[in-house]
Amino acid sequence: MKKPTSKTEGTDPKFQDLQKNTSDATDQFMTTDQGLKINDDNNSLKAGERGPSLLEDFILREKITHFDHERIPERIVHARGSAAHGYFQVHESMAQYTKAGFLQDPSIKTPVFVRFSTVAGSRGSTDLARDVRGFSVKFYTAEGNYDLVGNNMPVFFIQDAAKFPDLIHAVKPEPHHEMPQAASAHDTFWDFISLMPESMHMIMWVMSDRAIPRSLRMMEGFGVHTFRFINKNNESHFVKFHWKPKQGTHSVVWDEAQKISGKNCDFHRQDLWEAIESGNFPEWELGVQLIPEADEHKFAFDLLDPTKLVPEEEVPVTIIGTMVLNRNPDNFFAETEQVAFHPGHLVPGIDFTNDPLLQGRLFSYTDTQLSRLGSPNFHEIPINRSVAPTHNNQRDGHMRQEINTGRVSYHPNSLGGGCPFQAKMAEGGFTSFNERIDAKKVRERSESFSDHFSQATLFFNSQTEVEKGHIIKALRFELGKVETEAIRVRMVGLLSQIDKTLATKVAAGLGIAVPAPAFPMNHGVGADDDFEKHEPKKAEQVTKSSDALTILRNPTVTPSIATKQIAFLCADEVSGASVVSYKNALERKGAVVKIIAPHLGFIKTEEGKKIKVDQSLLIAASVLFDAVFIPAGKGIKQLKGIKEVAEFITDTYKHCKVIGGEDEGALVIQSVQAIMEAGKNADEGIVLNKDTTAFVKALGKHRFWEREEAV
Ligand code: HDE
Repeated sequence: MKKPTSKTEGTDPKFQDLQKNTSDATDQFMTTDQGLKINDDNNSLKAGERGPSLLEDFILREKITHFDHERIPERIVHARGSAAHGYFQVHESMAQYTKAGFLQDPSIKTPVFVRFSTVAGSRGSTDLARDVRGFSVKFYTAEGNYDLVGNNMPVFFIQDAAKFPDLIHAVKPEPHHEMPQAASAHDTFWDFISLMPESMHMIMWVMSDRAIPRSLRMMEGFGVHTFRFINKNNESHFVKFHWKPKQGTHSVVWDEAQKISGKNCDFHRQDLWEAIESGNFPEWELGVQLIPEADEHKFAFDLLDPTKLVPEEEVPVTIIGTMVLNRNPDNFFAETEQVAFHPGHLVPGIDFTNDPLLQGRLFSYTDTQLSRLGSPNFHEIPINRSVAPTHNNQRDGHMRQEINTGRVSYHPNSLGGGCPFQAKMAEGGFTSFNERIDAKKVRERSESFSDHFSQATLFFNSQTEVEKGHIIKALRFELGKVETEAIRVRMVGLLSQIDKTLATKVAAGLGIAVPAPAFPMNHGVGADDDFEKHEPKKAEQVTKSSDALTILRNPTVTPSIATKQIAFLCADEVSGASVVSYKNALERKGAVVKIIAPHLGFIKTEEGKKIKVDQSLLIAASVLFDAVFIPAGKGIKQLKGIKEVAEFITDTYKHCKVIGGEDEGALVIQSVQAIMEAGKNADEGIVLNKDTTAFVKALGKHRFWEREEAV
């Protein structure tokens, strides 16, 4: 058994549970799957040295057969993901609202496994696609597994599960030629969207910088749907879940995202892995918006509509707990790939609402595991196994692990003494919230779901000018890749319902005029004779805005520079003193410094010492870092005129990041065209010949957006 490496692991019930299945080959003989020691793993059994292989070679057959069956289907959506272990702790008992055991006692650490993902791309696609990010949390509670399967955006594209296969077919690579990979910028996606006005709010989020996060550690998470908290007295409160990153919410810009995809398509995966390995454990606070059952109809929108959020100004977010990710998985396939989330994995005290998107999800997640993991016994896979004991009369099936004893596998029974027993509510038995339903069966959508534009406008209004500019550019890019003119025109018509300036600017980039939006709009939804009912409400004038919806004015942004990656461009004869003073100042604040030089190995300092090079200029690129610094030293002059160095500085400048330099380093920076052009108008993000404090302070501002206009 693996020795716990930290105090938390020693007491973590899921860590202990996983150890039953971990295997370490150190100091062990190689064997077959049957335990037979292998004497030669390099040569197959042949009839003579140059003869044919023999069918009787059971060792070769076992090895190749296993290899032939190593792959399982990737997830239909969210195929590319990265995950980590950690724990969750509630700050104070939530008993007033919910009886969920893991939300009662602040001294209890509930183990979690969290998987982040992109949606559209395949398993091997880039991390930096413009896309929604999945944010799935499995809580291994003493009352069974609870899964909060959310996203990094608080709303969704569609209102009803019936449209999900269509949405995904539209966004995935086009079926005739399987292009493009991990991208929404193509005709089928925008064709569908232009016919689905209900997607407009989500489109604003997906076209914003939220869709290109700087790090998985720097994203908010949302449960999206409205759920219910139920307390001991069976009283219900509606609840919206929020994860607020302690690292702040940060994004890259689109030009960076595209370049990162080429330079390091594992950028997010690596960032998460390295942060945890280096002890910089990412943390999120869990927040809830609580709405008493009686207030269900007090809002301008329907709480059951997943294309709407509850503005934080109307219902504030109360922080109730903290989640820390402190351990990387031991094995990607066994854990990250085989983990199976499901919004229907509930504990007493938490329940669903009738959101029609959520209702459809409750079917889909178990169903998909049956083909992805291959058997109804997927709950027995170690990463999916509950730490609460499981007993029922489900039996057999492919790859069954559990050995059920006795002759009884039915209920009621007398031969087994009536076991396993059903639990009364007071004994922790789950009972669904006893909501009264009195209705006719209909295939219809509620009239209260028909305002598709107000919150899209609220989102757009809330953005800073810089962020609005990014949305406009993103739409120009995405629609620019669309080949069918009519789709672009339809889209611009819909955008004009959100904001006239937005539509005009996007249209200008596409070289088209803003058309009047086509009515009826809901071409794709509803039976023909029912069109009137499904017709979206005409857009109303929305003037409100909400800081919580921006990144740049978001209250979660902190000036911390911890885990920021700083490139030090160096060369032989660098000033060791300059490197050390800046490196120490940055590392004291938790930043990570990487030494970049024209060659790998070591560089010599002016003082006659050696410094290890982390990356050569051939490998490093500005887009992989948060800032660049060029130290002093007489040898630094060599960097002048090196194409990669000029590119490094130019891109850092273009992406509004911090550039620092001392003496000779400052001169190299000033020799770069972009910096020369900025001249006197250079902003405070260019820190030349100032002390380390000024550099650290500039880094705390993250980006100097005022530069973007000039660029
Ligand atoms: Fe999912 N979704 N989804 N989804 N979803 C899956 O389940 C589905 C939706 C989300 O890290 C699949 O195990 C339907 C909303 C995440 O393993 C599948 C509908 C939200 C993940 C599935 C939705 C999500 C999935 C694919 C509309 C945000 C990754 C593999 C009714 C709240 C989980 C799997 C992980 C995965 C179906 C809509 C989040 C096919 C039918 C809304 C984070 O079952």
